[in-house]
Amino acid sequence: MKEIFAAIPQIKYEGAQSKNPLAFRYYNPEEVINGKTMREQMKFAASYWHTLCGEGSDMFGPGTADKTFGGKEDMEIYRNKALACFEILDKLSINYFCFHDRDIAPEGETLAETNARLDEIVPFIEDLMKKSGKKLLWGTANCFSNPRYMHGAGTACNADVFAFAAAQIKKALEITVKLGGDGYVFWGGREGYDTLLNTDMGLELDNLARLMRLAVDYGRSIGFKGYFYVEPKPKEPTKHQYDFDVSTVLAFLRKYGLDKDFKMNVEANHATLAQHTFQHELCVARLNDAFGSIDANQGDLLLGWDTDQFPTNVYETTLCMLEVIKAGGFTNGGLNFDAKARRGSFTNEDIFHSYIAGMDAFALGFRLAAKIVEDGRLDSFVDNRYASYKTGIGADIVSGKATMADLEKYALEKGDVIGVLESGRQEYLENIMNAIMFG
Ligand code: XUL
Ligand code: CO
Repeated sequence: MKEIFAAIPQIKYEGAQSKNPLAFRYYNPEEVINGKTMREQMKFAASYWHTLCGEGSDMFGPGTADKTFGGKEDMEIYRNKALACFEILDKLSINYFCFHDRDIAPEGETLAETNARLDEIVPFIEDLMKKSGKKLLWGTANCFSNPRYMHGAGTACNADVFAFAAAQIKKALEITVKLGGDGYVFWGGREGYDTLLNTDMGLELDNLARLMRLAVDYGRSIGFKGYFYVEPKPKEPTKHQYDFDVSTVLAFLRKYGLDKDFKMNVEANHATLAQHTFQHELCVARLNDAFGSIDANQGDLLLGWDTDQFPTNVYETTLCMLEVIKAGGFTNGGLNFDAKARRGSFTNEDIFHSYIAGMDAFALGFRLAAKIVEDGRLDSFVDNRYASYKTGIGADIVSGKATMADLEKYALEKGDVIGVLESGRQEYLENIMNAIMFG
């Protein structure tokens, strides 16, 4: 097989002292931490759309990176993208990838032609998967780029568009099943609105739920056994995205009886766009038995949009991995780098530098999160902080035994409670974090 990135060697773990930019300093795939190899714990995935398709265009100018990988005509380019993908996965020791239907084959003139192109490329990818042992973390349908989705897909004001989106999702589900995908993602795309002056929000939300129910039932009927995910995002492209954050999505799923069918794919940059920390969104998902998978990236708090940067902030990755550990690790999900190199980082080498940076930031975060758990001071502080719920009146509140009258009697007898309160000690705890992280 021809080598596309001939200048890039197999990326190996060389340890924290290494100055080799094409080596891992913290990600050691075979090292066992907390009873499993890092490879099994981290479950890294590459995003096809950014890595193989994203050329760096923005609203001020065209792309700067060439993602044809030596291909000339349409399908040849897409075969080369697939070859490039598997070479990247291999050289970086990444086991999984994720894609939208439109990332792997270009749209044709009609839906039938588009589907025929997918039928041509899918066996090609399947063959590469068999040869390499690489797996599909999740598939999805791009129901937002084509102009037909200008008013949304499942929430479109026009029923023909709804039908088209359903047809597209049906095919994407079939491909996901054929390639043995562990998950299928609904990211809202253009499912939202800009003004209520032209929007029937009630009908749009009912229709979105209808589309999701149809997709779940069809997926299960063709043997899909993985997780269905919703990926919350508060804004962009629309002003009001319906899947604002984890809490909003939970309320939506519960209203329509879909909560048993979906877990969350939590994205770091989407969390911060919603004015939450990444850790908060992961925690809300975990507490509601909805933690599923992660789109790993980071935003820039000085910019108000989804910059999808490769994650390098180790404090954030540590807090994220702390939540993953608390959730009991990944089952069907994993850490998908929904991230792109900056527009000015346009070379093939930059693809590798950015994945190495992201993987090492998460590997270091995981090592540090494991140390924080082992140290135990943070957990025991929280445990002690709520100790009053373990005995006496607190235990009666938790068990449901205490009535309003009991609580009133107790409070009257006490007279006041201010004297029993202790400090929250935030600064002391932040300093412990630093001491564990930086020694
Ligand atoms: C968009 C986004 C998507 C989803 C998949 O902000 O995150 O790439 O992850 O459609
Ligand atoms: Co994403």
